[in-house]
Amino acid sequence: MTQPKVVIIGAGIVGTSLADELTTRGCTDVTVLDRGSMFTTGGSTSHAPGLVFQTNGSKTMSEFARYTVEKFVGLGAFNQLGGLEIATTEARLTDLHRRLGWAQSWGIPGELVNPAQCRELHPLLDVDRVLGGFHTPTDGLAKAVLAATAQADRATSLGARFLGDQEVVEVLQRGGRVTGVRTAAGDEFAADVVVSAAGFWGAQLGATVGLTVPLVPMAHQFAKTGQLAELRRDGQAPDAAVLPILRYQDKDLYYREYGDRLGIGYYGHRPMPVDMATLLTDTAGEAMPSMLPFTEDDFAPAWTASTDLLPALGDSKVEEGFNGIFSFTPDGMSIMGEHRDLPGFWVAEAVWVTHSAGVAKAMAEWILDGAPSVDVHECDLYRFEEPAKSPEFILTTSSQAFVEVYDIIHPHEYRREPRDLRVSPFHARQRELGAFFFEGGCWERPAWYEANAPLIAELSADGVAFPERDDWSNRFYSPISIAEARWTRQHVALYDMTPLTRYEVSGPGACEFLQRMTTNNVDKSVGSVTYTLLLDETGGVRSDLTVARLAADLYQVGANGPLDMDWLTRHLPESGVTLRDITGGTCCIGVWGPRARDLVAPVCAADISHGAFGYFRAIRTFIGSVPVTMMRVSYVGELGWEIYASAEHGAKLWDLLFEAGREHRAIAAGRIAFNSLRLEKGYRSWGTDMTAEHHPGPAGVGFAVSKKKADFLGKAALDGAAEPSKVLRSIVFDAPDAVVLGKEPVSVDGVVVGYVTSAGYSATIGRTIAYAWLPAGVGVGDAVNVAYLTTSHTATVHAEPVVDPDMTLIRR
Ligand code: FAD
Ligand code: THG
Repeated sequence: MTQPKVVIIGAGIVGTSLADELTTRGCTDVTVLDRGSMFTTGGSTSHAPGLVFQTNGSKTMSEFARYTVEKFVGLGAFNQLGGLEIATTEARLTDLHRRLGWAQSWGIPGELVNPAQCRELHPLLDVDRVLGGFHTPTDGLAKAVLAATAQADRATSLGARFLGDQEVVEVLQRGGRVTGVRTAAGDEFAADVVVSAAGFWGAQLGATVGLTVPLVPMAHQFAKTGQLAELRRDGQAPDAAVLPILRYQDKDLYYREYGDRLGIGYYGHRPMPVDMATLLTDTAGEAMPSMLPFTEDDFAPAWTASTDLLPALGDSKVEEGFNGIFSFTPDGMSIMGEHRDLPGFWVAEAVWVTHSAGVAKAMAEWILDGAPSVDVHECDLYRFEEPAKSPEFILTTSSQAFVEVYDIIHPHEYRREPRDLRVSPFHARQRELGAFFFEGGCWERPAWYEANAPLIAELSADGVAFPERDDWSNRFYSPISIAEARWTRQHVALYDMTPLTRYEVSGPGACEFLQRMTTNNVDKSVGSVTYTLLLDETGGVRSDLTVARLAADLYQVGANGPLDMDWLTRHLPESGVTLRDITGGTCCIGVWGPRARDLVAPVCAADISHGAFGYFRAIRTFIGSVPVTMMRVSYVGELGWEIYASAEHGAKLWDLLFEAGREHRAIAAGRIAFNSLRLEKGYRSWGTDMTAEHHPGPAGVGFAVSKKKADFLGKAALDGAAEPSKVLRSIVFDAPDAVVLGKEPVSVDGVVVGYVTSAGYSATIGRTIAYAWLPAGVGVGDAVNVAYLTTSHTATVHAEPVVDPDMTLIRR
């Protein structure tokens, strides 16, 4: 479908940007419908103050923002007056260093400035309160309605049409595909592709076609001051702005000029989720349904904080204000993708003006070419686990996302609420062992076990180092994890692998299906396990899997999360293959370490000697009386097995293994140790180290691509690929106490050339190991520098894997 007929619902900044991106790509049969009138439609875009700060912890979001700025500058719809984020607390000042790091990692210009420079940049500041700032010269103000209009005009000139007063009330479908939309007036518009760019109406609209669009409309306060003498300039327009846009995150505030007035936005108030049913009745017939009356009391702390920071405000007051509505999501990211059960229906929602054109470009590529050029997994409509699709979860977490908009969030911070949604059968035992639980994928996952604290003294006596950490990297961390990792390599440990997503693929077409979907040969003997990749059409890595052939027509697949189920489901043949998520009904314990065989053999019904049960093989047998599937696979790179059982046997399995482990001094070990061990072994973590943006070779997983296989999804793109300019490398820090956490910029000879993906302290070598995307020319032995908060660390590119390159630990 090179020229689909497209209907876009919504002519806000997203809908208009998308119309432009589609038409400039030659897809010109585009109709954009809006319930409001063009182009001040009454949606969030109509009154967005348009502040654009490009720097974001997410590389993808920064990329979206950078493209948006570039495009809006070209359209004459951007006032590039720069951005200034100020710190009034030590914690924020340190965090500005981290933000500078992100900017450098993702290529956004920026620098840290001292209070005097802050004052020069923004003379209204009381710099006695300011400890420092982060100045980003290419940030600024998007003129959102102008940008929407300009893009709509260009799209119109290429054939698109924009129709106001057209409220879509029904999405039409036939034979399981979208065929168009119907409006309140009863008019029908035919379409092959319908894109919902309906902003905070999006959840409502999605629900009409059985789609959960997890966003919550929230009110957010925006106010304008009276005239300020300090801002008076002769002959300036009423909305003119000269000073950099300003963020005062310590008090949840931001500022922009409107001529001689100041606009103030506030995120410090209570979350104000908006009930759509009530809103639509209350605002029926109004031109601005997205503007609610200003609630003055909520703004009081904002005003006090503002007059403190900007004394010039003292003579003024809030002259006008409103509570404006826009979308929040459970993780603060946008929502993009195609409805799986209704092909042709797409969504692009919960998008800020800041990211709008970037999102639209990715959407246009996705719709027309099959895949976006930027990795969008963080924004994918199908990234959410099942419990995360409940109204309760969506409301709780999106409200929290509002609260945290300007908060300093640690990279290892985990969700506090809702909790205990998914617990493994070992949960009670883990609690007895003092597990410290992190939430991930709605699962409770032990990060470390307090019961292992005494090992620190024992290992210290043996000369194992437990380096002190700075306050930041010490959060969500315990040195117990070093002991657990070390213990795994010296003795044996039990890891709860239950949260590892797993599927059963069965039926006469199972083998052929997996052969077509993945890069490696999985048509091997029953009992084989294969490490393999899912690629998209462009050759980008969508996931890495282990595929175990349990019978001729039965495979168990170890995967990375909901996006894998989505991808496989979309590609399922009409018949012959059954795909089932078996994660929740099963459990898994990884038993790994040099003593693993000694531990397991006495309680296992099968011969598990190296000769009988080789590396990357699977068998079905019993541990005691518990039926299990065992795979000789180890993400921590040690002798041992993943032992799977159905959930009701879990408690018994744990107890049997624990009891058997007593004489070998087996411990339970947590996620931090797990992560450190897999870094030692050079194993990638999909979504962090590699994404759909990367081909297998440069990501270091080219060995999982079969050279002999005639075809598989993505092969053609690999065959034609150019030499990579960047590759993923292991780097090892020179100082034993140097720690980084991820996303830090990496430089060579003072020039930033790459960024860190993941990192962990290695108990085996007594140094931190990290992965970094670096220019292909930077090789083993080369020195690099990694900025970390207010300091920087030297590191050296290391051959992979750092530990056990000859595989002797695993294959014994
Ligand atoms: P909208 O602009 O809301 O467009 C959606 C359109 O869909 C609307 O025009 C609506 O009429 C139409 N529609 C909905 N349902 C239907 C239907 N059934 N049929 C037909 N049409 C329909 N972002 C920034 O980047 N920087 C900022 O500084 C900033 N400040 C903000 C301050 C405030 C007070 C608010 C409220 C928001 C702010 N935002 C900011 C967020 C930003 O405004 C929004 O995220 C963005 O405008 C959303 O664009 P959109 O096109 O998705 O949605
Ligand atoms: N266990 C199982 N499935 C999984 C994971 C797991 N699926 C998702 C994710 N983790 C996949 N990641 C890896 C990464 C590396 C290995 C296993 C899963 C691994 N690699 C060996 C190597 O690279 O040397 C073997 C490769 C080979 O022989 O082809 O073990 O943790 N079940």
